[in-house]
Amino acid sequence: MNNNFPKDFLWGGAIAANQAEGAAFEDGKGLSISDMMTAGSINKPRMFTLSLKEDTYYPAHTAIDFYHRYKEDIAMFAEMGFKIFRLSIAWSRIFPNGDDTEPNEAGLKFYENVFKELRKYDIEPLVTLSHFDIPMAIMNKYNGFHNRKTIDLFVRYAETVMNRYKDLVKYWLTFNEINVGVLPTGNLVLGIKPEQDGEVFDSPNNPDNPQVRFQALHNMFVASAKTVVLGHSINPNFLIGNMIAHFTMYPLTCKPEDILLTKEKDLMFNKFCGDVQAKGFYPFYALDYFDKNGIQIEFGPEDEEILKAGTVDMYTFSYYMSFCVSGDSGVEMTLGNLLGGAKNPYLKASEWGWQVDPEGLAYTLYDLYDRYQLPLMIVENGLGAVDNFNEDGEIVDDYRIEYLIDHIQSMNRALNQGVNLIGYTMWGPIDIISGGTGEMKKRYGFIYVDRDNEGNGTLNRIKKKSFEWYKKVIKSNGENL
Ligand code: P53
Repeated sequence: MNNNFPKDFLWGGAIAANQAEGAAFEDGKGLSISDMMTAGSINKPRMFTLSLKEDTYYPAHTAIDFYHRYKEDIAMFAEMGFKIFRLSIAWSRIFPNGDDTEPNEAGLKFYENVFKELRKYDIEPLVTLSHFDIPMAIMNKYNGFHNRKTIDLFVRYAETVMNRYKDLVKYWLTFNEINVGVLPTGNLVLGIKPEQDGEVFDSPNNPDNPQVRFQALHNMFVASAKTVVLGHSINPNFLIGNMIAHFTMYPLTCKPEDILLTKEKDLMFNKFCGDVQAKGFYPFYALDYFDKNGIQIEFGPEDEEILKAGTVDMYTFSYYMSFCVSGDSGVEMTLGNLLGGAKNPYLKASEWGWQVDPEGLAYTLYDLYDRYQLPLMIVENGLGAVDNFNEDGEIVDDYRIEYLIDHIQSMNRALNQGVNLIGYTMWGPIDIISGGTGEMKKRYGFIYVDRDNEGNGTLNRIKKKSFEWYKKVIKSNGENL
């Protein structure tokens, strides 16, 4: 197939503050929920502790030390030819106590330096305002987004950074993977305070209360919409997007029950939040879901108007995998730390059980563009794998290159059909801490970071084989894979 990537296509990579920066206690930063998460593995869940425990390793506290090494890292992204780089601002660097009267200048200065460094190389920053790191102070004082006060705190934070960086940053995202809040395991990312320490996902210690969770999610929608309106008033050229974790779903069989079930699950998990944020109102199936589950969402007097006014300019999403849906119990299931489904007999899975499905990306792009007709950006995609050095001291990560080639070809196919896809930021261009498991061993990068699961290592950066490969891809604008 011809190369269909537009001339100005935004090639790049994506990270998040809590998985990369480290420096958790530096320059006045306050603790965030991600600072309270321990390291796990594929079969050992990450724990969330309400206070920091001695003799416990919290990977976010050091992460890969991007806070001190950003210049070196950005120089390597520039060498690969990045046009865009997605990163997040740690809210707790700007408002360490959530409700401080003044923002923390040291935190503001740090991101200003980072954005200027990116601009030096003509790399557009794409900034996520909140990536799974609500300040602990806000969880403790206000129970996170369950309290409407947190809407104001977030909007104030957004206003502070959007004003400060209005000439440095054009692309913004409000909340990372907001639809994680639809899951019973999504309480933490909404800032809802658990009663006791427990697993980050699926904690039996802390039962889920859907009434509280969906109210918090509603408040988050309102905060997001207000931020969109505010952002446009600060700089009309801002492009502000939402961000959805898209877990593409297929019926396991052509049995009508499987097909219907797939549709219902897809709507409630993949489409609900995007519908609110892109169309500006609650979709019928969500209202029905609330009805059936006895959930009552309390709207503030202006919420309906705010949601309508604050629809996003672009729709962005993460895409890692697909799985199947079946009405039968007893079918074989996939692994996956957040949400799993029935195994697809036609797909292989990563070492962490995530089913690799490049065609599913084109399928998803058709689906989303047809639904929203907004510019789309894939802001996370990639393969988490164990990397080993060969005798020559090199990492020959052909498996990663193959994964990315297949997904880029799928993007090309969707572009060929006329989908308005404007950019691609693969996840973790430099190895970072895994969000799901807290491991270092689950690596996504073109750049290896010398650090292990226990926090040992020099933190030195080493190029993998895929580094030169991605450079070539960007240089040829997706032609030369
Ligand atoms: P890791 C679970 C499943 C799919 C995507 O995930 C997820 C999660 C939550 O971790 O989140 C996104 O590192 C998230 C990133 C995360 C990335 O996926 O578990 O936005 O923070 O690192 C990959 O392999």
